[in-house]
Amino acid sequence: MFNEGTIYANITPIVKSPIIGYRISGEDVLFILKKLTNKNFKNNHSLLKLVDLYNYDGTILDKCSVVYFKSPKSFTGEDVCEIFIHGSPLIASQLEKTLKSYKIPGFRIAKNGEFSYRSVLNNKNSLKQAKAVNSIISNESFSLLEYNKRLLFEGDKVSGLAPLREEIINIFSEITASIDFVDDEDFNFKNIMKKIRFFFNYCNNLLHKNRTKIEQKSICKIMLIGAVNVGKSTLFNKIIDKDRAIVTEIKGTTRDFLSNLVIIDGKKFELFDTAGQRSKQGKIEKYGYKRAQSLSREIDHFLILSDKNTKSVDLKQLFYDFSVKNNYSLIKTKSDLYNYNTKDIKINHHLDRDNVLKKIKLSSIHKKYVNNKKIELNFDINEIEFLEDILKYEQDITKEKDILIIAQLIRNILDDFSYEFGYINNEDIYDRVFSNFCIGK
Ligand SMILES: Nc1nc2c(ncn2[C@@H]2O[C@H](COP(=O)(O)OP(=O)(O)OP(=O)(O)O)[C@@H](O)[C@H]2O)c(=O)[nH]1
Ligand SMILES: [Mg+2]
Repeated sequence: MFNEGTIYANITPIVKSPIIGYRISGEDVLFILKKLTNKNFKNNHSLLKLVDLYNYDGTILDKCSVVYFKSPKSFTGEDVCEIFIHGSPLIASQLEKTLKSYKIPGFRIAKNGEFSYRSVLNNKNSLKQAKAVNSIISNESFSLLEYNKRLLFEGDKVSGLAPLREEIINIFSEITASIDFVDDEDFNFKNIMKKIRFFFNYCNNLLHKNRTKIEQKSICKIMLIGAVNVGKSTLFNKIIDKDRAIVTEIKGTTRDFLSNLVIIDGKKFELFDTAGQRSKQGKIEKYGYKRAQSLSREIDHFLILSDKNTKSVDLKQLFYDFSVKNNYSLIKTKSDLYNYNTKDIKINHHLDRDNVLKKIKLSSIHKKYVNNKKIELNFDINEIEFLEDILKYEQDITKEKDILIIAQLIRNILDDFSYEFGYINNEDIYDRVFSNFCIGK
């Protein structure tokens, strides 16, 4: 069961590295630290200490940093310690062996997300904040990262869903308060329905406004074009840092376009390698070239490759085929073989990746096409999907005439909100009923 026993887990990957970290949480932390370090950490909370760790056989395991967080001032709300050993997987396995040798009842490796789960159970984090921790680690957009950080540091109120949660509790409380008096003249069905319609309109507006915001473009699309054999696939592989495209000396090796996402200096690119241009294209090659042409309308920037064998008429044809405007860089390839007297970027396949990236200036290309202006978000993608789910109730509820059925459907919405913010119980509802609505009966 979650929340029982003292748990431990590595908080960094266990690979050869400068440091490997472990976290332990639960009532046995002080006991474990005493056994492990021969020191009492009771009065040393929240301080990073350099200590000797001892193996189960009394020999020195490591000299390393340990920090103890006294309950409730810890991530989980329980006693917690974090141990940062030297980054050797062997030391890590010795540490685990030593921890197990204490044979503490219930002491075990943590389940996925269990530290965060305990933080929610012990009211250290709201459900939303715990999810935000996960999102901070995993998301790739700076705006979403900022949003999740605010959510974590400032709490649930930052979420655009928070006022909706309040509103739906109000509506449900009002229905609950009046449901026994539906036959009274005081009972105002119209007024309740007005509030419900307002709620759904509000959801619709938020959905519309925020979906566009979130989808605001962050990827810069770059296409490599040029005559056959100039080295497009070679450059494509170099930029994405993988041997993805086949490279051979045979003209027409690439017959259909290939795409690959790559993040360079925190900026996202989608890169397209294409079939080369030549007068005698094979059937498949011609088809692939056409596909690249039609895709080119979505492309932000073209890298146009040529070498000594490229004729100016072929270059002109490329501009025409791919409707290139001012959005291109000219690149001369195979500079190890040929001397070029031009201002174009010169590269060859012997250059290392960093050097090539520097020459092509992908970062400034990204800046030019992608709106880097920080967008302040108060929704993430999951919350947008949540709004869409809530709006599925709109038709059924707004058309319904029976207040009991409406009450049940609104309760379903409340339950959905519980998955976002934590369970909404009867106490929340009754608090609202008695504080907001003086029914006088
Ligand atoms: N010497 C030299 N050879 C290169 C360089 N770049 C690519 N090549 C060679 O040129 C040949 C063609 O390279 P690719 O990258 O396949 O060219 P491509 O433009 O993708 O060719 P297609 O797919 O046929 O259009 C291969 O034999 C590469 O090894 C370079 O900078 N210097
Ligand atoms: Mg190719």
